[in-house]
Amino acid sequence: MAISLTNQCVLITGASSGIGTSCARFFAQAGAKLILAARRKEKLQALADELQQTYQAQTLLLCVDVQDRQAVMTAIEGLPPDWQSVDVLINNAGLSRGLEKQYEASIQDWEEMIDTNIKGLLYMTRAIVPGMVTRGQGHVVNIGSIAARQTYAGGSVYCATKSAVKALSEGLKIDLLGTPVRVTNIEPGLVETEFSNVRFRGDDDRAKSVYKGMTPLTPDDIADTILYAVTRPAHVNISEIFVMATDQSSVSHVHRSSV
Ligand code: NDP
Ligand code: 8X3
Repeated sequence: MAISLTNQCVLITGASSGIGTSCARFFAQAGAKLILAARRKEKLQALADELQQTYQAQTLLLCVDVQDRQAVMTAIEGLPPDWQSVDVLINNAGLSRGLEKQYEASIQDWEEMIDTNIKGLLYMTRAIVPGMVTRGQGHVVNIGSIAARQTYAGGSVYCATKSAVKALSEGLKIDLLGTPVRVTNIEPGLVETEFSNVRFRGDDDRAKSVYKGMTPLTPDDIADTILYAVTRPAHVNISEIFVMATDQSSVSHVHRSSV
């Protein structure tokens, strides 16, 4: 039987945009109470207002930069008593920067990707999973990528961070064996969000060209996939889901009808 999310506490990192925002809507509709984490407070507040009005959802905002270890630990330790039992952690915050060659790219860009996509995910996991183990209940969903499976030109550091997410997901599952806590790694292909605007630092034309002439996945497609994994019966652990648009078959094979 599918698990009910009514009154379950779901913490979503990167809730201010894209896949994280869609997850917030899907999980609110399913009856969960939500901890919405990201750096942009005004986006989180607008989402919280929408979720309250549409689904009467309870929300708590967590304005935190996941790169900042101390800020993550302090934020999680400081959760109000009613919000301390996180049942589902969705480690979604992440980004790519640029498409330069590995031997020419900005070292600062590498550090931002590594600090966010790997270390930020680890800090959240380290802060929250011990409570899940103690309470005998929990599910960690990590957002990996097709980029973990195939490396593409100019993407080597981003791809390496998503390969790390794959290894960390597998390792966490191994380390949690014997507990009821579940681990899922979701690996999407092209999803149209702010992802490419962030990668190309606000160059909208270049960002739009990534999805030109094809029908990409939507953030709702990924939220729906995550909701499926989380609501399976307690004895079922969906370890990995690799999901691509019908118009994509690998990182370098995309069908573009109008190009
Ligand atoms: P968006 O850019 O739309 O959303 C990224 C989210 O991450 C934002 O809410 C942003 O919030 C948050 N974030 C980024 N850096 C930090 C930080 N240092 N601290 C806290 N939050 C942060 O992109 P997507 O929704 O597409 O990306 C979500 C995840 O999906 C990422 O891990 C990405 O790698 C992955 N992914 C995306 C794919 C795609 O094609 N779009 C495909 C495969 C995987 P804020 O800026 O407010 O802090
Ligand atoms: C995001 C998808 O193909 O740009 O992880 O790496 S891709």
